[in-house]
Amino acid sequence: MAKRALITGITGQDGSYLAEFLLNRGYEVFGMTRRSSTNSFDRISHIIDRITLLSGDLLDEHSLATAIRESQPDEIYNLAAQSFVPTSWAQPVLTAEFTAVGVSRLLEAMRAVKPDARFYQASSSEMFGKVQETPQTERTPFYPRSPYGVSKVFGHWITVNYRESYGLFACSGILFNHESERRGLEFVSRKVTDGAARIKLGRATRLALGNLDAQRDWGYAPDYVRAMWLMLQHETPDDYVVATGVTRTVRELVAVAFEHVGLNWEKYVDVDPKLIRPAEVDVLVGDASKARRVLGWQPTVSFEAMIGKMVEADLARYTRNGP
Ligand code: NAP
Ligand code: G4F
Repeated sequence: MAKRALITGITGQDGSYLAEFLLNRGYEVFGMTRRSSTNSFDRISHIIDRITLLSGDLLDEHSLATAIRESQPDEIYNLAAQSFVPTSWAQPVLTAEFTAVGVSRLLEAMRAVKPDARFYQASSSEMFGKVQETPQTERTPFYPRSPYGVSKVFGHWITVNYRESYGLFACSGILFNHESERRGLEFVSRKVTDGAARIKLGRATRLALGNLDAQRDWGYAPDYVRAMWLMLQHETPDDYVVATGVTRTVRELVAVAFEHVGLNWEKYVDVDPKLIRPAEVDVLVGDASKARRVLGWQPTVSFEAMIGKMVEADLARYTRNGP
């Protein structure tokens, strides 16, 4: 019989790639979506006929229990969250409700309805924040620097706690930044590839950015959803860092994207002080040797290749849509 998976956050970047990945492995895929007056199915429109959507919200435990009862999943992937760091300063309580307490609600629902399911929690390198050691591993102490990072620390520890308290098969994947052609336009990688494409096509003349010195360990999202699945296939539940091990500045990211369209970025980019964060995560670089050793995971797409794909996709989108 086909395995069944329930994905919260299926309309997001990672949810859409994970759904494709699981369908390709013969899974029956269920996705939880929240009601909206306009639909947010752009990233899953190509697979919508092959998945089952169930309505639910991380704020509403009853709807989570119903989604689990209706899907009877072997695996639950909790990818839903308020995931944009700047919004977490503007809406700190809502971020905590979604990104922190929402994990408790989902774990409680799973414990009540399907305690033998395997659970994946989307934890984040933002938990390392003001880093206490470099590179960061599963044992590096957390020092989050935003309400989002603080909420993710709660989500991580409540996952570990439910594993230890109730013996649930619950894993926390500590994923470093991962990007793609499906990344939201507000995140820096996509903002830059979209900006480079628009400037190249004459649709914009300037691009405003914040801190160009920040460093991130950027990987390719389809590689990272494979790591989520591998965690739930292992015989014992555990926590894993998923990263490339290479860090770059935002400035390098901008240079690679603009070079791809044959432009000198310094002529087009402005630094807007309004985009500087109240507290910054200066530099992240992960050590994924445990995931490599135990899960056999490794990244397959280089930073340059990823940025190239993203720029090409943005150019194609604007060209397709006409002037
Ligand atoms: P994303 O594109 O922002 O997607 C977030 C998803 O969560 C969307 O499907 C959104 O639904 C859903 N959602 C938000 N609030 C919800 C609520 N109250 N109830 C139900 N669903 C809700 O994020 P992503 O980049 O795919 O990331 C997936 C997960 O990994 C997130 O938890 C993120 O924090 C975490 N993470 C991401 C990265 C990264 O670099 N991408 C790294 C580490 C960890 P709508 O479409 O309705 O808004
Ligand atoms: O792309 P970002 O907004 O990603 P950030 O804050 O690192 O968070 C992402 O990765 C986390 C994993 O570490 C996830 F958990 C989280 O959900 C999200 O997916 O910003 C990256 C860096 C920051 O240092 C920011 O200050 O880019 C810098 N930056 C410079 N100019 C900018 C901009 N970021 C954005 N979004 N927009 C700018 O104009």
